[in-house]
Amino acid sequence: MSAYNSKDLIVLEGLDAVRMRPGMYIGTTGSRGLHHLLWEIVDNSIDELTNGFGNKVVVTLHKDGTASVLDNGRGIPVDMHPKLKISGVEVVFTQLHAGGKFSDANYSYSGGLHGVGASVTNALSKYCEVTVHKEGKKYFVRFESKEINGKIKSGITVQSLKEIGSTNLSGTYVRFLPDDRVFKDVTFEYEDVATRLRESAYLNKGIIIELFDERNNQKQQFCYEGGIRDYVTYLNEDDKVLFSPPIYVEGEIEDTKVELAIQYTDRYTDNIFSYVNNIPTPEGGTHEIGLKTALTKVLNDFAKKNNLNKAKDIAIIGDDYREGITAVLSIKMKNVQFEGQTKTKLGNPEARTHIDTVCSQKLDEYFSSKKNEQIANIIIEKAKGAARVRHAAKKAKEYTRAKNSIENSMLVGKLANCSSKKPDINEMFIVEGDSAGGSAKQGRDRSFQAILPLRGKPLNAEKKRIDQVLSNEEIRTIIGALGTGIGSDFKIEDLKFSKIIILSDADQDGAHIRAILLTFFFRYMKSLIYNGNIYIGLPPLYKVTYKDKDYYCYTDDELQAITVKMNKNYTLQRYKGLGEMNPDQLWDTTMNPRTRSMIKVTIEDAARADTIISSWMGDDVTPRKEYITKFANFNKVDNFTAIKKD
Ligand code: TSJ
Repeated sequence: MSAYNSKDLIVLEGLDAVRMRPGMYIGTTGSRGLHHLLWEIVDNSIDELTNGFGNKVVVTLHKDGTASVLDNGRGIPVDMHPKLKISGVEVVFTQLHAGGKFSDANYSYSGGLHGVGASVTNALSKYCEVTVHKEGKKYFVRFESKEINGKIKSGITVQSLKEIGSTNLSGTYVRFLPDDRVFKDVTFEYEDVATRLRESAYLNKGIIIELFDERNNQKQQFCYEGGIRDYVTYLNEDDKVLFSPPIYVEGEIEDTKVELAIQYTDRYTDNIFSYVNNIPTPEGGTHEIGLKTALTKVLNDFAKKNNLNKAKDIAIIGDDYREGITAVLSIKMKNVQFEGQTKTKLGNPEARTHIDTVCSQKLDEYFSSKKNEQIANIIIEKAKGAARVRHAAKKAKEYTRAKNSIENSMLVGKLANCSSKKPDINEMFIVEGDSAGGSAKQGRDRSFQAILPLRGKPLNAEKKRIDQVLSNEEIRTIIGALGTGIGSDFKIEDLKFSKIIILSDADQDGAHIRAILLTFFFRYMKSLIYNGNIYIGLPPLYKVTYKDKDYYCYTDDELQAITVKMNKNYTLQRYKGLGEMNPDQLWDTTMNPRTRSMIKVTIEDAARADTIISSWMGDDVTPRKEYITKFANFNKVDNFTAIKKD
C-alpha cells in the first residue's frame, strides 16, 4: 500500500490540511463539529433519495463509538476516475471538496457551500469503511488515519476498492470512527441526531429515515407523507392554532422549486423557517423577502375585494400579516449564493422574484377556493388586531428609540455607561440585583464596560403582546441601552455594544432571569443571537482559601480537583449570589476579559429553539411538565451544564 504516485500525494496533503485546521471545515472540534461528520455522510444519502433513487436511510450509533449510514440508492460509483486513476468511491473520500458529487449533471440540486464532503469526515476519523452494493456486486474500501514517522496521515486508503462478493441489493453503507485526537468528546448525542434527522424527513416528504442507538437500544423512524405541512403542525404542537391543517402550496418556475406551508397561532411574533436545498437559512434572504411580498399582496387583495378593511380601520402593513405566523418555506435551486455573517442568508436576486411569483399565484388560487375563504378571513382579522396594537405601541416604540429625548435619558438612567464610543469593543453587563450592580460598577473597566442593574424580574415576553412587552420598565431600559429598536424595526448597525453579557446568580432565580432575558432576545432581537452578541457570564460558585491564598472554582468538579491536595486545611465559601463578591473579586473572576469564562449563546437549530422556548416559557404548563418528567435528572442538578447543553 506504500506505492503512491505524485497525484495521490497531493490528495493526501489535502486531507492532512483538514486535520491541521478542522475549524475551517467543520466549524468547531466540539460536539457540533463531531456531529458535522455525520451530517456530511447522511446528507449525501438524502441527496440520493430526493433525486429519486431509493427511499430509505438507516443511521446507527454503535457501541464501539462508530456511526454508520446505510441507504438503498444506486451506490457510489465504483468505476475508475479517468484522471486520478482511483475508483469513484476513493475520489469521494480522499479528494477535498469532491463530496458525493462528481459533476452537476448527476444531481439537479446540491448543498453547495454547506457540503464540504465525505472526505472531511474521513480526514477526521480514525478509520472509515465503505461498502457499495451495485449492479449485482459488492465492493469494499477502507481508509485510516495513522501515525507514520511520528506524524498523523489522514484518511489513507489502506484497502483500495475491491470486489467482495455478489448481491441483489443496491446502496451505500459507510461506517466511521471519529478521531479522539481531534475531538474532545467523541460521543454522538441521540437527541441531536434525532432532531436533525426529523428535520430532514420533514423537508423531504416520503423518505424513510431510521435511527438506531445500539448503546441503549433506542430507536425511531421518521417519515412524513405531508412533508413541511406536517413540520408546521409539529412546530405548533404546543400552541393554540387559528385553523388546521396548515395552508400548503407548491410550484415551480425556471428550475426553482418552491414549497410553502403556513399556519397561524395566537402568538404575537413571527416564526418563518426557510431552507434552500435543505440547508436552513436562519438569516433569511431574498427568498424570504419574496414570500413576504407575496403574502402581503395576496392578503391585501383579498381584503380589498371582500371589503374587509374599511376606511376607518388602521391600514394593515406587511408586519401585521406575520403576527402569529408559523411558516416553512423550502426551495430548491441551482447556483446558490449565501451571504451574511454566518453565510446562512440567501443572496440570489432571482430567488426574490421567483418565490414572489410562485407564492403569489399559488396563494391567490388557494384563497380563491370557496373552502379556504374562511382561512383568509381569520388571517385578516388577526392582522387587523395586530395593526391596532402596532398603532398603540408606536408611541412606546418611538420612546425606546428616541436618541436624545429627555424620556430616553430617564429610561437609560440606570445604565452606568462606559466612556468609549466604540460599539465593537464596548460591553454591557446586565446584572441581577442592585448590590451586584454596585459591585460591578466599581469593579469594571469603565472605559469599555457598561453596567445595567436589573431591579426586579423582567417580563416574560413569550405570548405577550408587543405593547405589553414595551410597557415593562426593565425591558424598555434594555432596549433603550442597546439602541437597536426591536422586531421589524431592529437595526444591528445601531447596536452600541458588541457583547451583551447576562450576569445572574447561580441559583433558580438567576436561572429564571437568564431564561426570561434569552426569551426576549430570541423573540424580539433574534439577530443579536445569530450575530454572536449575547453571552452568559460565569461567576464562580466557590472560593477556597488555602495558606492565605484564594482559589475560585466554577464547578463542583473543579472544587473537587483543587481541594483534593489540600488535606482539609482550607476554608470554603459558597457564593450564594453575585452580591456577596466585592468589586475586586467580581472583576477578577467574572469581568476581566483576560481571565473570565463566558458562554456564547448561539442557535444551532432555530426550529428546536422555538419549540423549546414555547414549551418552557409559554402559557401552557402541560408541555413543560412533560419535558421535565422526561428529561430532568434531579440527581445531578448543575445550572451551567444544563445551559451549555441546550
Ligand atoms: F458521504 C458519502 F459520500 F460518503 C456517501 C454517499 C455516504 C453514503 C452513506 C451514501 C452516499 C451515496 C452516494 N449514496 N448514494 C450515492 N449516489 C452516488 O454517489 C451516485 C450514484 C450513481 C450515480 C450515477 O450517475 O450513476 C451518481 C452518483 C453521484
